[in-house]
Amino acid sequence: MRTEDPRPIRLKDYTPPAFAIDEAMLDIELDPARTRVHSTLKMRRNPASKETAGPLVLDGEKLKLLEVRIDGELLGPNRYSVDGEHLTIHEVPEGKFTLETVTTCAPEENTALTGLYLSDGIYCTQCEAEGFRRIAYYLDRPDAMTVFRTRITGDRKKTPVLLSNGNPVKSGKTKDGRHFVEWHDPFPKPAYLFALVAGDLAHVEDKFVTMSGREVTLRIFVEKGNEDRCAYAMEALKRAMKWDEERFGREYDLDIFMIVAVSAFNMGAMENKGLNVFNDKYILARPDTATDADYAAIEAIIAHEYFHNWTGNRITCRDWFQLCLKEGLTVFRDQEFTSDMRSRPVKRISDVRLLRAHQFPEDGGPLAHPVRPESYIEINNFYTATVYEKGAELCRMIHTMAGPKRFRKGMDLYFERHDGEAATVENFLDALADGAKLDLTQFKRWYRQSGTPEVLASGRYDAARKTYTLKMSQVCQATPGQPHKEPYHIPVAVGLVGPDGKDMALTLDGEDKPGAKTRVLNLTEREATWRFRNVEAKPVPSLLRGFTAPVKLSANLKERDLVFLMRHDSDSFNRWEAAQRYATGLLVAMVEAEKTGVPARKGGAFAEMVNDLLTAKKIDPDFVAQIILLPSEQTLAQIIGQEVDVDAIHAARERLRASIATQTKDALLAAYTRMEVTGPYRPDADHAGRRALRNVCLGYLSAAPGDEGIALAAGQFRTADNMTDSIAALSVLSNIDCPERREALDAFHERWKGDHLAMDKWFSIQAMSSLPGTLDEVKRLTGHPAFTMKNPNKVRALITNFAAANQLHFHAKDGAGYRFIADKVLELDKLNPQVGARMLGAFKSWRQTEPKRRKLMQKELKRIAGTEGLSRDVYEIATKTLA
Ligand code: B3K
Ligand code: ZN
Repeated sequence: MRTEDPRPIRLKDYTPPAFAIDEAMLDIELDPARTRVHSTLKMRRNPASKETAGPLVLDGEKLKLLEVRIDGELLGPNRYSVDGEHLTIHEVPEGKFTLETVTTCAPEENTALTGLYLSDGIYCTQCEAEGFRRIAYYLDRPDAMTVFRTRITGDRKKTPVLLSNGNPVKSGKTKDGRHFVEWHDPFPKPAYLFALVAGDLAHVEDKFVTMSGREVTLRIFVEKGNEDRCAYAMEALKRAMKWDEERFGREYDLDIFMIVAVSAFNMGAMENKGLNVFNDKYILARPDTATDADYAAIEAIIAHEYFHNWTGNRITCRDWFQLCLKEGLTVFRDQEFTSDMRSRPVKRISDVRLLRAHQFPEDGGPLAHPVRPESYIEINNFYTATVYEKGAELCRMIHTMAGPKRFRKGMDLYFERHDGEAATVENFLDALADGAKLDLTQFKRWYRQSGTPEVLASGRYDAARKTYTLKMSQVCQATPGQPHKEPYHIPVAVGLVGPDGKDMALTLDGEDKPGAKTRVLNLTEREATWRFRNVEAKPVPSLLRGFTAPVKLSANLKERDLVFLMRHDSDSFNRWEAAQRYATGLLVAMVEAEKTGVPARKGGAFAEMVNDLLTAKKIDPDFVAQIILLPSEQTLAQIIGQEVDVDAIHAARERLRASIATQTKDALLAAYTRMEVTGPYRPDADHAGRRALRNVCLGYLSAAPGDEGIALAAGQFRTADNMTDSIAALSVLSNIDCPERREALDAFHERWKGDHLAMDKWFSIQAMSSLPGTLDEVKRLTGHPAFTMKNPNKVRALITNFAAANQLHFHAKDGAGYRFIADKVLELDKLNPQVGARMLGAFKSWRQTEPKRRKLMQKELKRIAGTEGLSRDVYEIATKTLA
C-alpha cells in the first residue's frame, strides 16, 4: 500500500503541450556525486495548444535545483515552486523567452539505471520513457520535439570519450584541466531520444556508403579489451542499413552512427538518435564466448534499433499510448530482416513460439491490455509482449492483406506524410489504408480490444457435389475492463491438401477459374462460410498457414489428419504446428495419466516422424530441429490452463522424451555424427542450424535410459571449440545428477570467471536446472562474487530466469520459490523498480495453478502489494495481478 495511490494517466485526456521548445542547449559537467546541468531552453507558448495563459510546468525528478532564470533574470523563490516531480514557474513572458535552469544530480547513486547513471566507471543515460526528467527540468513527453546542442565536460583520464547525439562540432580543453566536446543534433527529437555516454572506451570503426552516395562513419564503442568482439555487430549493422534502403527505401541521415556497449542496462538496447546504447550482451561476440542464439539476437537487435531511426525517431509517437506505433512496426521490420537473412519458416516458428509463450498468457491474464493501452500508472510497465509482439502481428496482418507491393506504397505514404512529426496509430492506419488501398475500419479494433480471439473452424466434404465447405466463427473472451468484444477482421490463409499430399488449386463459389493454392480468407463476421468447388477428393484443410493472425485456432482435426499434415503440408509453419498439436495432445493425455494412473500411448507417430526426418537424404537441419522438439513445460501449462500441476507436466514430458529417444536412438546417434560441423566457425543459419539439430539430438539422447547421453555430453563439453556446443552440453548435464555435472560446471567457471557475459550463462543454466535443490543453489549463488543485485543482467540470469523459466521449482509445492522471488522483488523495488516489476510478472498466471499453490501465490502478491512505499512500477503490477 502507498500513502497515496498513484493516479492513472489516460489516453482520452491527451492535450498538446502548452509550451513549445524551439531549441535546447545543455551544458553538462560530469561528476559522480554532483553532475551539474545548465539547461537553456528557447521557448514560447505552443500555438497548437488551447491554453493561452497559465504557468509553465516542467517535469523533473531527483534533481537539486540551484538556479532559475528567464531571459537572463534570476528568479526569486516566490516566482516558482518545486515538488518531487515538477518545477512550476508561475508567470512567463508573452512571446518568446529563454528559460535557464541549473541543477545537479548524482549519477553514482543512481541504481535505477534511468536518467544519468555511472556504472563500472562509465557514465550512461537511459531516457525512454521518462528518464530525461532526472537529468534536467524539461517537457519530458514525446510530442515536445526540439533540436539539441549538448556540451559535455569531463575528466580527461577517466572520460576521454564524451559522446552525445548528432555530429561533434567542437572540442577542447578547459581552464581547470578537464576537456569538453560539443554535439549538435540537427533533427528535432523528443527528450527520450537524448543520450550521453562518457568513459574510457575503445572503439572499432567502419564506414557505410548510403544509396545516395553519402559516406557514414560507423563506430562501436566498448570497454577496452573487447575490440575483438565487435566484428559481427558491425557486419550486421551494415547489412541492416543496406536492407532498409532496399526493402523500405530508408536511408541513414547523419554523418556518423555510433553504438555503445555497456554492461549495466535495464533492457536490450536503446535507439537514441545517432547514438544507440546497447546491453553489451547484444554486441560482444566471439565464437568461444557467444552462442548461435547470441549471434542471432545481436543481428536482430542491431537491426531493430537501427530501423527505429525511421520508425521511432524521424516519425516518433505523439504520446506513450502510441508506443506500438514505433515498437510493433519496428519489430515487424526486424522480423522481416531476419527472415531475409536466415530461414523465413524457422524465424516465423520462433516468433510464434515467443508470442504464444509471452503474449498469449499476458492477453489472457490479469495484465491484459490492448496493443494501444488506454491507461497506465507507470509507462515502463507497458513495454510488453502485447505492445511489441502483438503490435508486430498487426503490422504483419496489414502486410498479408495488402501484399508486399501495396504495403510498401502504404509505408512510403506514411513516411511522406509524417516525417518529422509525433504521430498516432490513426495516422499510421490512414496512411496504410490510403497508400495500400485497404479498408482498415474494422481492422482498427485490433488496437483497442485486448484478448486473443479464438477461431473455430470446421469443414465438410461433399463427395457427390465435389465441394468443400469451410465454416469459421470467432469469439473473444472478456478481459479486464472489456466484457464485450466486437468481431475482428481476421485474415486466415487456407490451403486444402489432397490425399496425394499435394495442395489443390482453390476455386471459391462464384469463381470460374481455379485460383492460388493458398488463399487468404477474411473472417469479419462472428461466423462465415466459404465453399470451394471442383474439389476432386476429400482434402485435409491446412488453416492459418504461416500464422496469418494472432488467434487461437481450433479446427478439431483428427489425430491422423495431424500426422498427415506434419508429413505433407507445403506450408512449413503448419507442418511444425501439426507436429506440435499432435505432441501436445499426447502430452496432455499423459499428464492426465500421471494423475489417474491410466497409462497413455507412447506417441509412435511422433517418434516415426523424428526417425524419418533424421534419416532422410536431404534435410533442412534448422527446421528439423524445430519440428522434433516437444512443446515446453510452460506451453503445456498454458494449454492445460487450469488446476495446473507442474510436477505432473514435468514427469509426463520427461517420459515422452525418454520414449521417443528409445524408439529413435540409432537415428539420433547417426544424426548427431552427421550434423557435426567442421572447419572454421560461422554463425550463419546453415552452420547454426546443423549445431541446433545436433544439440537437440544430444538432448534426446540424454533422456534415453543408460549413461550414453551423459558420456556424449561430457565429451562434447570437453572438446567443444565454440560456446554453442559448450553451453548445449553443459545445460544437458545441468539436469542430470551425475559427477560429470559438477566437473563441467566447475570447469566452465574456472575458464570463464573473468568474463561477465559467460558468467551470466553459468548462472542461468544453474537457475534453470530441474534437479532437486535448485532453489538452495540459486540462493547460494546470490553470494557468488560475480553476482550483484545492482546489475540487471546478473539479476535476470540467476533470479528472473528461475522465476520465469524454471516452472518446476518456482512453483515448488511448499511455496519456497514464491517466497524467494517475492523477497527479491521487494529488494529490487528499492534498487531498480523496472527490473523488479518485470520479475513480478512471473506471478501473473497464479489463478491457473491448483488451489494450494494459488493460495501461496496470492499470499506473496498480497504481501508485496501491502508493502509501504512501493514504486509505481511494482505497485501497478502487484495490484493489477491481484485484481
Ligand atoms: N525503445 C527501447 C525500450 C525502452 C524501454 C523503456 N523502459 C528499446 C527498443 O524497443 O528498441
Ligand atoms: Zn524498439
